[in-house]
Parts: sequence; structure tokens; C-alpha cells
Amino acid sequence: MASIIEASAALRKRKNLKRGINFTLMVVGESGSGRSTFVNTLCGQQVVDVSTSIMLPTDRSTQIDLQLREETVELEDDEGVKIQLNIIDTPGFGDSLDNSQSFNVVSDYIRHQYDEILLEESRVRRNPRFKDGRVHCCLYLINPTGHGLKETDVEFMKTLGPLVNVIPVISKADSLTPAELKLNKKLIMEDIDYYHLPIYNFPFEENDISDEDYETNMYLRSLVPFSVIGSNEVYDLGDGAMIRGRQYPWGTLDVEDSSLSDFVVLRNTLLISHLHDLKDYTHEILYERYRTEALSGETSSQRANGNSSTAYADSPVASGKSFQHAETDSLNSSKQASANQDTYLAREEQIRLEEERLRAFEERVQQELLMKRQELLQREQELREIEERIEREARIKEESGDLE
Ligand SMILES: Nc1nc2c(ncn2[C@@H]2O[C@H](COP(=O)(O)OP(=O)(O)OP(=O)(O)O)[C@@H](O)[C@H]2O)c(=O)[nH]1
Ligand SMILES: [Mg+2]
Repeated sequence: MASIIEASAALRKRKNLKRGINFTLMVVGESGSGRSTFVNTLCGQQVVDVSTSIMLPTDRSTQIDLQLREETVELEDDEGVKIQLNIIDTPGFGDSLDNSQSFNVVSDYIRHQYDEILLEESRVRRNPRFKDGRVHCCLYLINPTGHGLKETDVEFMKTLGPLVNVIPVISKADSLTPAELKLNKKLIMEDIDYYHLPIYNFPFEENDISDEDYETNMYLRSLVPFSVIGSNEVYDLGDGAMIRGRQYPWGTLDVEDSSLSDFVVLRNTLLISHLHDLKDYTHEILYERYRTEALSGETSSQRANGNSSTAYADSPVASGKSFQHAETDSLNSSKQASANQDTYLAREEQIRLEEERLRAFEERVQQELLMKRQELLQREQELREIEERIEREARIKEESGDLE
């Protein structure tokens, strides 16, 4: 028996290896914060074009459209494990004077992925080709200012933290001196603590963690916010060794140099050590919370305000192209959101009515049983009375016969 289980576990593992692990990473940060360069550095290839275009303010200058762009890259680690890495880039994020619209686009996309799972779970016949599009991690790129967080950073993490694993990252770490970087990290962390921002803080269960994992998680916590250096160029240092680096008048720096940034640690954390932790946390904690809220009819304040929009099903994002957010989408989306919400509520109501019907039926059966039992007792009583009467009559007859 054990060997069968082992064999099937091995088979599943092989299948998983072949199919690859699916992981979705969203990269958020204002224009020019280094999102595209980071993605290319993370994947070791040119996944995203580094755009040089800038958006000039138009008469709608307070509302610059945010796009969500999805790219899929297949990566393979040293042990041959394939990772299907879906990357969602957010060009145009935070470029408006009022960024709440950008936040809504991002949070609606994340919510929509949860809604899709909820619907799929409730289907009688599951779709075998269903694609789980939940975002497992959202890297929030912060420009290296040497200061703490900006108001918009605080708002973003506060809004998105309860929905997705947000990890703050200082980009372009080479623009700060080591002392400035240290201070920048300290100030950001102080703000995160002060505002109780719900970032992904490498959580673990005290009773169920090995010493080694405990050490790792505590170490990673001490690094937050991670600092990264990115580059789109690869250089030959002369000895045949190729490095991805940045060339300066005074020399070339290697983005993988751990004394300069946390890039390598972050890459290993995302793609190797914490890939499953991030996926599990998304499924078991974040999605579960969302699911409970959705099914109990509880809505976040944002949903109550009618800002939520979840109609991304037919949007090009779902099919791997780009998606332009527009007001009409928002309207359609909120209609769809309330339609989805209505479906859940209708289903809940249906179950409740079914239960009520069953209870009433059971009560009726019980009552009928009671009546039948009483009828039976009455019949028995009647029978006894008839028997007694017959006996009495027979006795009287006998007595009168004796007298004659
Ligand atoms: N010094 C330094 N510059 C960087 C780093 N990463 C990116 N840059 C530069 O910053 C500029 C913007 O980088 P992108 O990667 O295009 O930034 P983005 O966030 O994708 O920008 P948009 O897509 O235009 O919003 C480019 O000139 C990059 O070369 C870094 O780690 N250090
Ligand atoms: Mg870009």
C-alpha cells in the first residue's frame, strides 16, 4: 500500500515538474521606478521592453490610464523544476494626481481572480482547463529617496495588503550610499510599523517550524524592505565571465553582488525558498478571508462604496495582452461585481430555503407518526372494549341460561 502511495506521489511530482509550477507576480511602482528592468533582471532575459515614452499631461491630466500587462516566462531552476512565471506589469501606475483610481484597478484585478475561483469551486462540473490567475505576490517598488514612505505608498499598502502578499522593495539601490540605503530602509520600516501596514512579513507557525526555517524567516524580516539593483545589459568582464551589470565611469557593478543589494536574496526567496509559502498564504489565508466575506455577504468598505469592479474576464489581460482601464470598464465591472455578489447571495438563499423545506418535511412526518400511533392506541382500546362487551354479554347469557 505504502509503495503505491509513494509511486503515485512520485508520479505527481514528475507531472508537476513537467507541467511546471505556476506563480503569478505583480510588479507595482510609479513610472520609471525600474519595474521593467527589475523583471528582466529577475528572469535573466528581456521579458519587458524598457519604454522611453513619457505620458504628457492632457486635458485629462489628473487621470492617466493605468494598464495591466501580463507576460509569461518559463524558468527552470538547477534541479530542473520548471516555473511558469506570470508577470503583471503596471505601466501608468501612480501617474495621476489622484491615485485612488490606480489602486482600484489593481485591487479589482486581484479580486476578480478570487471571484473566478469562487465561481469555479461552486460549479457542478469543473472546467479541467481552468487557469488559476490569483496573484501570489505583489512587489511594491519604492524610489530610493533616502526618506520614509510617501502618503500614496502608505495608502497602497493599506489597501492592497489585506488582499495580496505585498513585499516592499527599494529599487535602484545603487543610487544611494550604503549608509543612506540603511537609513532609507530604517525609515520605511518605521513607517510600516507606525501605520500597521499589512505587508507580507514571512509569517510562520511558532510550533511548526524548523530552526533553520525560523532563522531564514527572521533574516528575511530583517531585510525588509529589500533593496534591488537592475540592469538590461550583460557585460563581458574580459575573462569570459558574463555579468548582468551597470556600467559607470568608475567601473561596472554586478547586480548579483550581495554586498550592494538584496537582489539575489529576493530572487531566491520568490522563486525558490518562499514560492510555495507565498502560494499557500494566498490560498489559505488571503483567498479564504475573501471567500468568507463574499459568501457571508460582508463587503469591504470599498465594495460598499460601489467602487469595486471585477469584469476582467473578457479583458485582454486574462488572455495575456494589455488592458487599458477606462471609466466604462469600471461601470461594467461594478455591474458584474454586483451580479457576482448576487449569484453568491442567491445560492446562499437557495440553500437556506432548501434546509427550511427539509425541516418542515421532517416535522410533518413526525406529526403523522404521532397521529398514527394515537389512532392505533385508540383502535386497541376500542378492540378491548368490544372484547369486554362480548365477554360480558356471554356471561349474562350464561347466567340467564343457568336461571332457566
Ligand atoms: N541606477 C539605476 N537605474 C536603474 C535601475 N533599474 C532601472 N534603472 C533605470 O531607470 C530607468 C527606468 O527604468 P524602467 O525599468 O524602464 O522603469 P519602469 O518602472 O519600467 O518605467 P515605465 O515602464 O516607463 O513606467 C531606466 O533608465 C533604467 O535604466 C537600477 O537598479 N539602478
Ligand atoms: Mg516599464
